[in-house]
Amino acid sequence: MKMLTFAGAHACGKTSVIIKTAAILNETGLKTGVMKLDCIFSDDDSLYRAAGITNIKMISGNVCPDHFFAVSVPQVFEWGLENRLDVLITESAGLCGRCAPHIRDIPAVCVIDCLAGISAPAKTGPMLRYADHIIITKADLARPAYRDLVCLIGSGGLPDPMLPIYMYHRHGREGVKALCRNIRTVAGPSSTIRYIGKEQNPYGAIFVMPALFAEICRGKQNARVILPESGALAEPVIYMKKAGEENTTSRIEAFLFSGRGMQTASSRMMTPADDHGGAIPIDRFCRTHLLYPELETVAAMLKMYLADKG
Ligand SMILES: Nc1nc2c(ncn2[C@@H]2O[C@H](COP(=O)(O)OP(=O)(O)O)[C@@H](O)[C@H]2O)c(=O)[nH]1
Ligand SMILES: [Mg+2]
Repeated sequence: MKMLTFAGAHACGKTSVIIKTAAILNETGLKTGVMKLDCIFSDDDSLYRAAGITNIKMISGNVCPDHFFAVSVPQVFEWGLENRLDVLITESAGLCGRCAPHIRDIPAVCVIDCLAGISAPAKTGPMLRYADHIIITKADLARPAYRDLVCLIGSGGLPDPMLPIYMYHRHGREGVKALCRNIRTVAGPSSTIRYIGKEQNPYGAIFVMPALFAEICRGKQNARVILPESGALAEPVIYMKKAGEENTTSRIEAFLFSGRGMQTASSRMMTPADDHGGAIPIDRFCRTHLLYPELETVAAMLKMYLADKG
């Protein structure tokens, strides 16, 4: 008998995911049963029963549910064997929060409601930290514009992480690696604009830059501009003018403050900010939806893969 532990906050969707998982496992001939543990009350047993899933419910009452679970595991395991289960799934809200209802060497799943707020991962603690698999639920309820949400403020010393994040979402680590192979070095947006489509281009085949700068390159021969299509993007566009070379930014400015530029900026949640202060206020939503962990992950990948310029 194999065992899997499922954990996640109240009403995040654990039972819903387990019912679907068990149905698939049962279809493939693996008899799957569920042990549901709660603290005060649960009617999940009736949901499992209605779905035809063998289950047992435990209520920890006054005892911390994670400790209750830790001491009950042998009994739960015994129940699974008695019921001749091939797969035993345990469901717990992990109410304690300090510990996790996961067991070393047993695959652990954490379910997260994508509407739970930006600080939910941090609050979820060890349930999430020790998980082998993370399932995100309720994406269907998120505003379509923010699905696969990518809201970022760029970080210094790295290319705009917008496209890498998009690659990561779609193709995982390999996607970011492949992208980095095509970016041999990293230069500021203003230098990359200068070299795009030129034979003496000292940089790579692909440039990653803020979307608004990329727009400037649309007019260039031999340059194909691809903007991530899904997800909301936030990237402040900052440009500086060198004394005596003010005219070099005129094309950028003309675009930034043209109707099309403003529209691109607001639809993608960006703010062009010149040295006189911002021109379009950034959408408040983006300020509260910075995906720091993802930015850190991708930024670490960029640093690693771009350092290895091969
Ligand atoms: N729209 C939507 N509702 C969901 C999703 N997952 C769960 N729910 C609903 O959220 C509520 C709580 O789900 P449940 O599986 O009981 O959560 P649990 O307490 O973590 O076991 C139920 O009404 C579900 O139908 C989802 O992906 N989309
Ligand atoms: Mg449940």
